[in-house]
Amino acid sequence: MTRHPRIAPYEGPAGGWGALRSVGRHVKHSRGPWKSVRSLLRTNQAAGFDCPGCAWGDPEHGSSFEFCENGAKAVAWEVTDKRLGADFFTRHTVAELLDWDDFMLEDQGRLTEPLRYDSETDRYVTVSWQEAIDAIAARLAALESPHQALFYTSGRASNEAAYLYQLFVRLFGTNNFPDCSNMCHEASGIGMTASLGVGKGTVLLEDFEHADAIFVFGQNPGTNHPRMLGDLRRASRRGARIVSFNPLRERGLERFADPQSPLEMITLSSQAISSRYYQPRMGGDMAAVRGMAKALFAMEEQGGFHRSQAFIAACTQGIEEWESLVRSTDWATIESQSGLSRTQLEEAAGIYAVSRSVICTWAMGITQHLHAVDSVREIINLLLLGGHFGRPGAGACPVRGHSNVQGDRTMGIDEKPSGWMIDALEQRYGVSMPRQPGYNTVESLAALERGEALTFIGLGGNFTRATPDSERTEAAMRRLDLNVQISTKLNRSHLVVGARTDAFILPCLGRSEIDASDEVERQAISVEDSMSMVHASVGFKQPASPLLRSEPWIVASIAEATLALVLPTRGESAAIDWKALVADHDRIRDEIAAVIPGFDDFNARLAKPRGFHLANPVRELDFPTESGKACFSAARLPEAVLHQQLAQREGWLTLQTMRSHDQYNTTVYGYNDRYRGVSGQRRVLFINERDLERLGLADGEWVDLVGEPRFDGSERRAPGFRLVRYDIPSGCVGAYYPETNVLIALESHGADTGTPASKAVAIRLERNHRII
Ligand SMILES: Nc1nc2c(c(=O)[nH]1)N[C@H]1C(S)=C(S)[C@@H](COP(=O)(O)OP(=O)(O)OC[C@H]3O[C@@H](n4cnc5c(=O)[nH]c(N)nc54)[C@H](O)[C@@H]3O)O[C@H]1N2
Ligand SMILES: Nc1nc2c(c(=O)[nH]1)N[C@H]1C(S)=C(S)[C@@H](COP(=O)(O)OP(=O)(O)OC[C@H]3O[C@@H](n4cnc5c(=O)[nH]c(N)nc54)[C@H](O)[C@@H]3O)O[C@H]1N2
Ligand SMILES: [Mo]
Repeated sequence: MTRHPRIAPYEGPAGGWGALRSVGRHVKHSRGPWKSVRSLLRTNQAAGFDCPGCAWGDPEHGSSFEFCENGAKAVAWEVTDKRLGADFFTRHTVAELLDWDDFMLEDQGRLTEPLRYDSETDRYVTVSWQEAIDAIAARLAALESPHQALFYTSGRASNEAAYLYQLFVRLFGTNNFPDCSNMCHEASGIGMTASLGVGKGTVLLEDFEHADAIFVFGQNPGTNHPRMLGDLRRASRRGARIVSFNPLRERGLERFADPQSPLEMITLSSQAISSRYYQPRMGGDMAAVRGMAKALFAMEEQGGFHRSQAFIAACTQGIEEWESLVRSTDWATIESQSGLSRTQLEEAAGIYAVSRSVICTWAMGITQHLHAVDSVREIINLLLLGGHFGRPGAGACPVRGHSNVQGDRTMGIDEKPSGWMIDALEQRYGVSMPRQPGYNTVESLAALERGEALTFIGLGGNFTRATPDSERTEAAMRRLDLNVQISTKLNRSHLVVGARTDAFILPCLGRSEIDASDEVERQAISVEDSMSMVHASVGFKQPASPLLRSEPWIVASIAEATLALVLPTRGESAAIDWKALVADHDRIRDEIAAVIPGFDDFNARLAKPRGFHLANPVRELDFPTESGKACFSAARLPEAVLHQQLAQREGWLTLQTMRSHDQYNTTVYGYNDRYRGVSGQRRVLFINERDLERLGLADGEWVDLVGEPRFDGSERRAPGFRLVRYDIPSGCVGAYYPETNVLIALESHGADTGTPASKAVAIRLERNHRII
């Protein structure tokens, strides 16, 4: 990727020719253009494989190939012809690689062989699978307690890999399952379970064809869920109102040209997406929704709105308390916390009031805050008021991140397992399993710091980069005795090793690759999308190296070797034939069918072209809460969200850490953020003109971002960011993650979620004359 730093406003629509050109560049850079193109054509087709990009649903009808720029980049990234084996480490020590950025590390290509860290030479060297697995098993078996071990999961793991992993870990004896969900949609699961009894979205893709209004909170679909733009655009074409709440003006939410539409491409026309675009201050959404509710109650008195009386009486509880709370919250509080005016919120409420069917969608702008659960529940309150459940075109849609993050939870990757799950596992396997909660992500880091966790296995992901407080996190990770990373490409989590760490990189097959066993020529895996559709994915490309193994195989091999050492010491045994399970994934799916509700006849139903929908009782107005009713939440607004607190502190700003258009979480594809007009660089800070003036700074100047000091007084600093004047509320600034994770305190997370407040970070700016 060439780097010509440039900032210039982007005038085109999202999608369109810009998207096609960008894909062309990425395919070329990844080397192996033909293969990339061929694989793109198969992405998310009925007979193809599931795109490793995002968790947006696939259409039931219509074109089987939906073009998606960022899905294409995700595939091109995986099918690259670049390779990295042990010879790479003959040229580079680990210490040297610690100076490389995230892009350079992953750009070395696909990992080709198992590697073990040699602390004498500070290099990774070749190791055989057998030796690696035996060494890992021996370390795990030698722990005093299974609770000293951490088992991380990133949301790309298939249902099959995830099921085996949680089974292994629970047989081993712990619920220490930190996962990427802890940093992502945890609040959606918790909030929706409390309100509705089910922690998943209630809409199907076809509901977007029937909605009269779609409210999009805290989400940037143009970059992170591009296929969603197609659904929003179709909705807006048929006259549905799209209302966006986002502090930044995101191009994708404003205009979109569909690469699928020849007419739009040729005429260079584009479709406006949002009919209304509100720019709240960060963390202000709960107040904004409360303001809408307040306006609705007022409109009701004038006959301009009708609550769904019959639904509320039959299916819900608690409206009185919420209503009186809403009525007693004054407009001044709502306006100052939300950053929106009463008029704007009355206008948004007006759209809600006249819409028969409403969908609310949301993502990280809602969940990565301290009060995220209350915000999610306030959005649900709004939907309950109008009875927007159990009918077409209505419902709640938390838009998930990783392509199978939702499925991994369904399979039991959960540090707080439900009792029924443990009962079902114990009954099936005849071994007692732990019931006490394990560590989530931030608790895992704290346990590492205290020296109470000693081993780490990562099933995918880049734990060290994705987590907050980078310097502290890295110091904590260096204390590990054992660090095992099951990965497809080199990343920083492989490099942060201590002198006594026995570290392994175990290279696995990507989703695009053929997974052949002695029994099955092309094994399928399965995934679940944001709409709870479960479908199969089959790889088609020869593996990047003959030494790669599938994730289920790696998990099963570690499980078999470890449990053979551990279970006998407890006088227990489990009659599980791990080898047979991975030789034919149908057998794993039979296990899933026996243990997890909703998966009866799993193999037969998966064989259908688009799989099947996991029933969500809320769609039938069955609310599996304690009372059997949907619960309005009567939570008070926070006393003051961060931007209000910082208004009192001269020079401090609220930072949100977000994704550029050229990245997939910690994977950096390139240095452009096309829709925000940024080229050739990532160290930029989006800032309002008034803040620049107030702070005596200018667009284009360079600053350091300085966070709250740590408890020991040491400083959190991210050096060298270029200021970019941007349309964002004053007091609020934005920059990309993971470069900014160093600024986020480990302790700054939702009390009930453990999710780092990545969208509410207190920072101040210091002029920096070095240009990095
Ligand atoms: N290409 C690509 N696709 C991806 C990913 C990727 O990195 N790259 N990541 C995947 C994953 S794991 C996830 S979780 C999703 C993430 O998808 P998003 O949630 O869209 O990701 P972010 O970049 O974190 O964007 C947050 C958006 O919320 C806005 N925002 C920030 N704070 C607030 C707030 O307080 N209120 C409101 N209303 N808005 C706010 C920001 O301006 C931004 O538009 O995408 C998934 N898909
Ligand atoms: N500051 C800040 N921090 C955040 C966020 C934020 O918005 N701001 N977002 C949070 C969110 S929403 C999430 S989901 C997390 C993401 O956290 P993670 O899921 O841990 O991170 P990724 O960057 O998705 O992981 C990338 C790595 O996954 C490996 N990989 C890719 N494909 C495969 C595969 O098929 N199999 C295996 N085994 N490995 C594979 C590659 O080696 C690659 O280096 O980050 C969180 N951290
Ligand atoms: Mo995520």
